[in-house]
Amino acid sequence: MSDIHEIKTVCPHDCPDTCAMLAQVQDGRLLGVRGNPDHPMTRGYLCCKVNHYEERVYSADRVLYPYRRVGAKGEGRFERISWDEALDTIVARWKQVIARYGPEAVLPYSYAGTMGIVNMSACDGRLWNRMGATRLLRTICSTAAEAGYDYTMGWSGGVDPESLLYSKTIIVWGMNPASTGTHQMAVIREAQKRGAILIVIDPFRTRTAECADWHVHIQHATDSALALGLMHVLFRDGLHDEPFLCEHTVGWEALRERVLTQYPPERVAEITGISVDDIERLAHLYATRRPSAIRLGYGIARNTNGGMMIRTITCLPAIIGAWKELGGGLLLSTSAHFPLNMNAVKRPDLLQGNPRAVNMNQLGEALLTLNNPSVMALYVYNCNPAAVAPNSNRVIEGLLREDLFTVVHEQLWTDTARLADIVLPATTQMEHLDLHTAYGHLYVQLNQPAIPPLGESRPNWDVLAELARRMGNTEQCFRDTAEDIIRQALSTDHPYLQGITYEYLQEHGFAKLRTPGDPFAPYLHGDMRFKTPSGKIELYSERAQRDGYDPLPTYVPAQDEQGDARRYPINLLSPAAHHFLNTSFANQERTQKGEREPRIWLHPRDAEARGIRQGDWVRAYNDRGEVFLRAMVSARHVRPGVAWSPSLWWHRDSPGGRNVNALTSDRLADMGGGSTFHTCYIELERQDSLPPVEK
Ligand SMILES: Nc1nc2c(c(=O)[nH]1)N[C@H]1C(S)=C(S)[C@@H](COP(=O)(O)OP(=O)(O)OC[C@H]3O[C@@H](n4cnc5c(=O)[nH]c(N)nc54)[C@H](O)[C@@H]3O)O[C@H]1N2
Ligand SMILES: Nc1nc2c(c(=O)[nH]1)N[C@H]1C(S)=C(S)[C@@H](COP(=O)(O)OP(=O)(O)OC[C@H]3O[C@@H](n4cnc5c(=O)[nH]c(N)nc54)[C@H](O)[C@@H]3O)O[C@H]1N2
Ligand SMILES: [Mo]
Repeated sequence: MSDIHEIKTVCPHDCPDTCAMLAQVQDGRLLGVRGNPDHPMTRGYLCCKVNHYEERVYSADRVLYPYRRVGAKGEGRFERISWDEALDTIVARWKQVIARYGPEAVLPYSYAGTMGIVNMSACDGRLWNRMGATRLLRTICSTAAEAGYDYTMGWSGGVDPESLLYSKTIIVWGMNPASTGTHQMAVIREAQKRGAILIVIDPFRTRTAECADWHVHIQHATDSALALGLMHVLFRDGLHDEPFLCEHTVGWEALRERVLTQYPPERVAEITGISVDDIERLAHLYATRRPSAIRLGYGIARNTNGGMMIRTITCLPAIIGAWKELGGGLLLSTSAHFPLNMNAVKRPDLLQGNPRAVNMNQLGEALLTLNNPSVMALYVYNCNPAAVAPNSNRVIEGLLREDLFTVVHEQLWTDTARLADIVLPATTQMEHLDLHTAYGHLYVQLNQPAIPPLGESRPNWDVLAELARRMGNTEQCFRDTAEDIIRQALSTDHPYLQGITYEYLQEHGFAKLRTPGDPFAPYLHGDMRFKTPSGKIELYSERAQRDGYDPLPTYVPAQDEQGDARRYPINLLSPAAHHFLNTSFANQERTQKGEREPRIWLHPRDAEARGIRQGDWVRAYNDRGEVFLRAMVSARHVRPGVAWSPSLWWHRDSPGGRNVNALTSDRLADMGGGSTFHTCYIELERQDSLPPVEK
């Protein structure tokens, strides 16, 4: 046996922390992983999902060879074929489809299974642009939040998460970092030790709320009203920063007028369920116990009024001039700070014409109702749409269409892979090369392969580049290696990337962007120019008005398209589970033990009204479907009328064969075409006998 050596790798999953991992390898076998102790965000530890990464890599669910479906669609019977046969079949079918229906009959469907520049970004651009395939609007996660943020701030990155160490008040708003960004949470905990107070605004008593000095247990989806009520108090009591408002914002007087006349604390208390005293206290703490930072999450945006909620909350730091201070301001995402050469990676120049677009939240509708042309060929990678997309009964109905040719490139036999015509084996992060940015810190990182590919698995880019060549595309970019693409991504003369070369990253693994300050407070160290049309923070936005929104922040209630709140009186929230990452890791024994069972938290009042006791199985249902969940009855966790179910179990492992996305709506959010997972009306009943788990 040879010695154990450690390779510098990067956690590729869709999480703000993007950890620096050290992989221990012996004789080509992965023994384990640990967090890189030198990385200032990773700090030598990994979360409970990835710290046994070898269990994912060597999972019994791994797809190791190409397969072709033999039984009926959805039956799950496949036979092994060679790569050549698989690629020949795909190319022949695509050529046929394109000749008969045009390239828009091909739909790529992907998200962020890996967030690598090579195996996500280059894959999402090059071939599909060249082909003129239907464009996929990648809206399932962040676009509503980004659009809301953008109206107020312009799409510019927020504060460095490491700057929260200097905060005295931290408001975590619609985010659960104790589960969804544990390394961000570590910074917050350290700030608390140094005297910061942590306030969590969430309709559920999350793990993060359990760590808080104050949990503001808000009525779901009323956060705009709360933010406007806080502004009322700030202006009324003279706690606003008038010089900052005059110099760096647009429309503050109109906003002041609106909040003073329309959002008195009494009205806001009625809407939000937060008492007048608490609203006043929160506003005063925020303005006076400084620096004050807001850590804003994506969960809040996944409502029909989500974009406007984010836009409204994002106005708050400007009112008190919080952007001027290290430890003040707001963080939704750091991604806009990374100045990589993304045009070189994605190649938008290859696109000719203007192919139609499909919103990824409405995959079922697209597969079942689009015509001229219908979607005839679907290519899925980095994503598990059968289980993660809303309204999954419609999605599955679409995937079962006999005339649809579906290819799924996957690491695992997911719910989606089992519905494919051709399944291709994908390498994991331990088996390929890639470059990473992050949305929750400011480090660029290189992932080096630690072990050879398992079975016949191949990286996304290798397969898409070969498909491109076999389709007859002769451009040089389809002969680029992963290393070529990484070098192209780094080829800019932006000062933030000075000295951050491929060779540097090979040696060191990671490098922090060379920003003017560290920790970086963009508007303290920068020049207070914002990426809005006016260059200022737009409290009043003409752009929003042109797009059909109220030009000022406002409160609009959430509304499920089923409409009738009497038939379905409970609103189900289904945010991130602690031990799963969307559906990733949800197939593993260790993480399943952590989550125990598909569960639903509900208030004792709602439970009693239906004869449900703690530990009962319940059927949750609405017009879209039904699922079976174990009841957790707790007044501490939820308010009446709200239920909370951590997501996402695989359909395969869910009683009755469906996870919570059988209930969620494919209606779009108010902005950015975003998802609305958390605006989901349901009814519940006690369930004495449980339908079997289909394996
Ligand atoms: N363990 C784990 N980590 C993850 C993930 C995972 O699945 N598991 N997913 C990753 C991904 S893809 C993402 S996008 C991020 C998401 O991570 P977060 O940004 O934390 O988002 P969510 O977990 O969806 O929701 C966060 C909180 O928003 C609350 N919420 C819902 N509606 C409202 C509302 O109207 N108002 C307020 N104030 N709060 C509301 C929910 O109760 C929840 O506690 O996490 C990433 N990290
Ligand atoms: N009810 C409910 N539903 C939700 C959410 C919610 O909060 N509630 N959250 C939503 C959010 S925020 C998001 S981002 C989406 C996420 O939805 P997805 O992007 O589908 O996320 P995962 O479930 O992690 O599935 C990613 C898949 O990519 C595969 N994969 C990983 N790396 C590679 C690779 O290198 N190559 C290939 N070919 N495959 C790879 C993994 O094996 C995995 O099956 O889910 C959404 N769904
Ligand atoms: Mo996400």
